[in-house]
Amino acid sequence: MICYMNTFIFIIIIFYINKVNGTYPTIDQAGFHHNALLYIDGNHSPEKLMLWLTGSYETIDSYNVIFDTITIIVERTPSNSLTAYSTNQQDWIWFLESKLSGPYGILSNLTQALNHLQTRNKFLQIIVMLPYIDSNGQQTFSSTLNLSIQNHRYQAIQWYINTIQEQMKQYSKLYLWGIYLMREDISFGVDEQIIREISDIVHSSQLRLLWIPYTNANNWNNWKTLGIDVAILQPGYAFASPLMQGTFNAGRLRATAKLAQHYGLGVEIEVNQGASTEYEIGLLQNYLAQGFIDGYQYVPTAYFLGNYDSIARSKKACMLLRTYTFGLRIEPTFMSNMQWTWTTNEKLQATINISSNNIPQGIRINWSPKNSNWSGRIIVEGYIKIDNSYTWKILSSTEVGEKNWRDEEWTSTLLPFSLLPSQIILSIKASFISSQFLPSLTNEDLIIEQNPNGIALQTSTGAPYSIIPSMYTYNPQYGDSTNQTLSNFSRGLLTDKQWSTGEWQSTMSIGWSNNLNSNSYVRIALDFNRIIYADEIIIRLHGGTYASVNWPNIARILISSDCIPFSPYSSSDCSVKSYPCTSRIITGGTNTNQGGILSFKFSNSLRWATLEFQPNSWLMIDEIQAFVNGHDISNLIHYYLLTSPTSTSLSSSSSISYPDDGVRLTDGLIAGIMGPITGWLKSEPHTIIVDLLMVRNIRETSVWALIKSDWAISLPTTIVVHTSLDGKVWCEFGNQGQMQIGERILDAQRLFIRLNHTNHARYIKFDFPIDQIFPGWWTMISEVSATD
Ligand SMILES: *[C@@H]1O[C@H](CO)[C@@H](O)[C@H](O)[C@H]1NC(C)=O
Ligand SMILES: *[C@@H]1O[C@H](CO)[C@@H](O)[C@H](O)[C@H]1NC(C)=O
Ligand SMILES: *[C@@H]1O[C@H](CO)[C@@H](O)[C@H](O)[C@H]1NC(C)=O
Ligand SMILES: *[C@@H]1O[C@H](CO)[C@@H](O)[C@H](O)[C@H]1NC(C)=O
Ligand SMILES: *[C@@H]1O[C@H](CO)[C@@H](O)[C@H](O)[C@H]1NC(C)=O
Ligand SMILES: *[C@@H]1O[C@H](CO)[C@@H](O)[C@H](O)[C@H]1NC(C)=O
Ligand SMILES: *[C@@H]1O[C@H](CO)[C@@H](O)[C@H](O)[C@H]1NC(C)=O
Ligand SMILES: [Ca+2]
Ligand SMILES: [Ca+2]
Repeated sequence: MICYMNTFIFIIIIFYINKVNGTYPTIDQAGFHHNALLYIDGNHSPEKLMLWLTGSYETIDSYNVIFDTITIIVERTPSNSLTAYSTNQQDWIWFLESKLSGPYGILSNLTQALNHLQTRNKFLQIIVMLPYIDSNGQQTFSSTLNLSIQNHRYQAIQWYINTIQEQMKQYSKLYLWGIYLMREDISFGVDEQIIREISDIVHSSQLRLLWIPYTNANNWNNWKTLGIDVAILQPGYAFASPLMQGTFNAGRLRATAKLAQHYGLGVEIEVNQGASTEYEIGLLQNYLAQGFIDGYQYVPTAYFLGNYDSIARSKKACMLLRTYTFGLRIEPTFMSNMQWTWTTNEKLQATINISSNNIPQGIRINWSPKNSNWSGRIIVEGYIKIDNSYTWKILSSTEVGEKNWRDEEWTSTLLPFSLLPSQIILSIKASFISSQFLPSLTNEDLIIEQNPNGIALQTSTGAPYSIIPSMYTYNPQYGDSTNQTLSNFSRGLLTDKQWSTGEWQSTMSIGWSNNLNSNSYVRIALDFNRIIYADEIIIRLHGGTYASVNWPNIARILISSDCIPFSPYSSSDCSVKSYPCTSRIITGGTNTNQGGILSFKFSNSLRWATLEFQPNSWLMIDEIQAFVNGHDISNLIHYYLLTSPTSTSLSSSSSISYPDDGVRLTDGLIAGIMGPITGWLKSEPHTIIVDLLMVRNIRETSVWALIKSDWAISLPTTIVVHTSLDGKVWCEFGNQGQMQIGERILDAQRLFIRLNHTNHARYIKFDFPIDQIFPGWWTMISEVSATD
């Protein structure tokens, strides 16, 4: 068996060298291949460790240890300090003496487990975490040590490492590989110097230093110069997909692989919450599948598996990890390298027939550097059966422009959609439209996604709404000079003809921040009061990262003469055109504190326009201007801040446990797990009123609610939906009296009412009456929508 394994790995390494001409670290250089992070905050008895080390689920499935290296980590100490922040000598002693060594320490438990198991090598390699060294927060590390003094740091670190080396000597089946840096980012300045000091001490002890930075962590691609021996990059996708209120799509896995390869890192395999649901298993499957596609399966890898008794919380996830570490290929949930039919005339078009056993949920375009200058519009259409006949229907569209290029040119664009079970799809067509040149794409670049993506773009996406009783108090940090622009089209700071072409000035800007609680879009609607002709709209804003003010990730404009466009998913009664940002011009300031312009060039008649941004830290806008033939027509602009500027306190009214944030319920994102979400006790009635700002055609309304019985969260028993033309006279929407149950993703459940005819409405009212049966339970809502 052992002999067979060696040959097997040997063949694969040869294969890898032929396949990828990159610069991942090699297994020889790193001295490990499969390195699992073992969080010992909980208790790991030898029996549990036997399951864990072999990738067994609830009983022993195999006696083969699937990892060659284990990294031992504790996140929190008994004094409630976090090892990635600030700890003291007592915390270190506790870790070394009661968690690591001694008869009930992890080293002893691992040894006992190994006595019953088979390992690939003579030893199981061990890496031990080093808590973050905080020169500010550890001035009273002990009665004698002040870690802002270099010599004291040296003593503390040397003592810590010596202690571990001494302890390890007792365990003949374990071999100390080295030290893992607990902190996942390295700030510029003194922290860099401290990492160099740690590296010197580690190296002089004949050990190595491991680091696992997160996406875009400070210094993530500069690890070599800081004296780190091996670095592994976290994709972060398993925790930041849109269903988890993040912004990464599955293309993040490919981008991480390309970046890791370029900067000489390995790639981390990440498992969300033990991968117990279908969705989370799908995420894991794609991490592993991408490992074969991009070659990181055969290079040094770290495994973040959470803190459970087994490496995962489902038999299937355990099996996937066993298969992967054994060296076999895992199939992705997405479809790649399909035979698309390509045509080119004014636009580039790719068409493909879909087999009936596939359920597409989106098209992903994988960009590569050769397309880095492309900008234009992408439209995805489906050939779909509607009312017994097939028609082409737009499923999704987006713009690729100046600032879409994250991930250093290995970015990807996801065009999500969701088909109803009754909608049979025969073919998909993707069109690339540009006024300049067409992108150069092949079958490899178009991926058909089959994982749900947590995005539900509808006619109402982006519309303002209110909740009665109010669950949101607006207290802007950088708001408008007048509050009119939050309730109607008006003029304010963004049309006062004042801006800073250089450094950011707080009094001149309106600001939105993209923090962990809101990853969605910022939308500003413009009204010119009549149909006009325009050829350029420009935004004056700031970037450069000073005070976290930065350029947005994505910017586009939607224009229309028929309606106020909230999103390009507007219904058939309204025609919306959209354009990407065509250029970004820096007008002044310093390197890190810049003023500049985002320009949208098009030539069209319009009355309304909606600017849409995805912020990256703070988005700070000074002014909006419009031009025709170079003639300034900005005085015609009235604007409406569809997304309120960021409030000073996000959790607004302290009496509300799960307050709303003013945008969440129509931002198009569905929360699949508990997190920042709008919720109330079922003993309280609530009403949500969405304002489409003008009369539109509506055929379907829906509500996304969470189900999580062990947290006393259930679907609302009754939701009564009404519509109105004027906000005064209300008509019941549908006469079923109860919403139907639609699709479910993770803990998110869609409820909906669909009519046979369209209904004219400007306002949509969702009433959630008191639920007498479950008064102590919660209703948690992440999205309401209306669509034609
Ligand atoms: C080691 O196993 C014992 C039970 O045999 C357990 O009580 C102890 O907490 C384990 N140690 C660690 C660090 O998990
Ligand atoms: C720790 O050392 C720094 C640098 O010498 C000094 O400024 C600081 O006052 C010391 N802190 C304590 C608590 O002694
Ligand atoms: C799809 O199938 C239809 C008939 O079923 C065929 O005429 C057409 O050529 C196919 N299209 C592609 C792109 O393969
Ligand atoms: C993109 O444009 C820049 C600036 O015009 C040019 O230097 C670069 O070569 C272009 N890249 C590609 C791939 O065409
Ligand atoms: C605007 O200000 C007025 C007067 O202070 C207040 O009554 C109104 O509620 C405010 N409107 C909004 C949308 O905050
Ligand atoms: C909004 O402004 C328009 C004019 O711009 C006005 O006709 C309308 O009455 C205003 N609506 C409200 C609710 O103030
Ligand atoms: C829709 O129309 C069909 C027949 O045209 C009818 O059977 C069905 O009950 C209608 N549904 C609703 C919700 O009115
Ligand atoms: Ca201004
Ligand atoms: Ca939402």
